[in-house]
Amino acid sequence: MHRRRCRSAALVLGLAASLLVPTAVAAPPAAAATPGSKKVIVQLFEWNWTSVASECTNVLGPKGYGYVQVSPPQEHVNAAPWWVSYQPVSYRIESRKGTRAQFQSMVTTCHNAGVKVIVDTVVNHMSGQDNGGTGWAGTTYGHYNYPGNYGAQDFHYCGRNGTNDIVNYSDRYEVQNCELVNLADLKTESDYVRTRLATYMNDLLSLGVDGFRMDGSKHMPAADIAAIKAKLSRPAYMVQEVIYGAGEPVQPTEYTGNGDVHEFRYGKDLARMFNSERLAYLKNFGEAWGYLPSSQAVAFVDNHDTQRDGGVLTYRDRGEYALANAFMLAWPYGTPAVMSSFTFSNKDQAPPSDATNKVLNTTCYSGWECEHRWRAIANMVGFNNAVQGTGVSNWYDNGYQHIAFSRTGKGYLTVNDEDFAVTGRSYYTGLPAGRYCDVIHGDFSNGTCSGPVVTVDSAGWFAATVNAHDAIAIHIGAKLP
Ligand code: ARE
Ligand code: CA
Repeated sequence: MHRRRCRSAALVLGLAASLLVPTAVAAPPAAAATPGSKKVIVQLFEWNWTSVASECTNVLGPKGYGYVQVSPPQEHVNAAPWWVSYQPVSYRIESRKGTRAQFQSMVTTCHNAGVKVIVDTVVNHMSGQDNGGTGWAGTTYGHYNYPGNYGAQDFHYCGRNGTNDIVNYSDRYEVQNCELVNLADLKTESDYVRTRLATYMNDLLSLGVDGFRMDGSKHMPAADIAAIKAKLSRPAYMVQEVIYGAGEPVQPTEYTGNGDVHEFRYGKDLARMFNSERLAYLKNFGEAWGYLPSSQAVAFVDNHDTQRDGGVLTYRDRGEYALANAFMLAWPYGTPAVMSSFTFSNKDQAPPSDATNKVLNTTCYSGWECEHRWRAIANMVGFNNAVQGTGVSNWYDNGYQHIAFSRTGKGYLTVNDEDFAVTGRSYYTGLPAGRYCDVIHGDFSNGTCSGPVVTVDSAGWFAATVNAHDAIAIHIGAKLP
């Protein structure tokens, strides 16, 4: 048996380390993809607006990211943990991440860099503070009282289980009418509440926002979200957070009529293939695994919740994490979303902040991981853009942890997650003959490659050694003249 993992530390650190090198970001804005063909989302979790803006200009635009997903911008309860963002107290665009003016300027700057903005939007609930308090921007509130916005009549009090809290996820009524971790649950069936929520979202649209990540969607009937959406002033992208739970009555598929839905099974299954099963099984990864329709799914290796809860690969897995992201960005399932984290040792830990809880500017590699800048991830965004519209062909696997495939006529990826190098093999790509930049190990710019070059012969083959826990990727957007 070819069972998993007696991995030498030296091997992992030595070879995988090359996958963690930051990409060159000085390159001029890419010719990149035509507008509309850039699908990849990056979640800049808890970044402040000033830092998001400069990242759009300096990295996201040049590297071909299509969308940036930002953390909730509305006023929130005031405390240190990151999750205060998920406890709204008013809809003023005024938060630890910046002011309304900074937010507005960030949207404009990102648009100028060719990057659209998706806003994490909290509409299921308000705060979870039993005794109320004063919000970030000075608004005084009670648990069920948000002056000028909501009063006691606008909330659910399910009164089950001796409290108002959700206990049993097998009960649809409870999931949608009780409180998620004590968060005051809005009556999203009420027209007043729907209008108030749509007014907030329309305010964001007026600032130029392109889409919404609908937080806690499972906790609202799909029809309530549809009714809010119907009140929006213009069409906008929507992705709903509905965590698939085995045996639960509320299913992700109920929400596809409103827009896209996050496919939570993707990251868990991918981690399992890397950690204890076989990459060879990924041959039909996607809908055949029972997932949401590809055209309506957002796929991710990890997000801000799953990276804290376990069962997925995260930045802590270093090279293996880079390989999983490279696979995601090369494989045609769903819209890929790349995570970008602040590093933490405690689940509740605040993002790097000052003494008043204001989020500090991002400095990559000092409190912030910036996975989206790792060369093996950042350059695969260009791969994803270059191969849009193509299918998979020329699949190869060794039965275990070495796989390879083409995106027909446009790109080729081989991943070797074995503990040994694969030497003396040739790979059939079907790509036009020529010299290609291996974008896993080099940056392509102005017709030159800073790393190894792969030569595809006139019959579409190349020969190369693929190191242990490493990969090679080539595509027509990074072909040398
Ligand atoms: C915090 C404290 C709580 C406290 C509360 C109110 O941790 O102890 O009671 O504040 O004072 C985030 C944090 C929470 C935080 C909350 C509010 O993760 O810890 O609570 O913000 O500040 C379910 C939901 C899913 C939700 C996850 C976390 O279905 O929607 O739980 N995810 C989103 C965001 C979170 C955010 C919220 C929602 C709330 O991404 O970051 O919470 O806005 C099964 C089920 C899932 C369920 C999961 C976990 O898998 O299938 O549906 O997810 O269990 O319970
Ligand atoms: Ca609800």
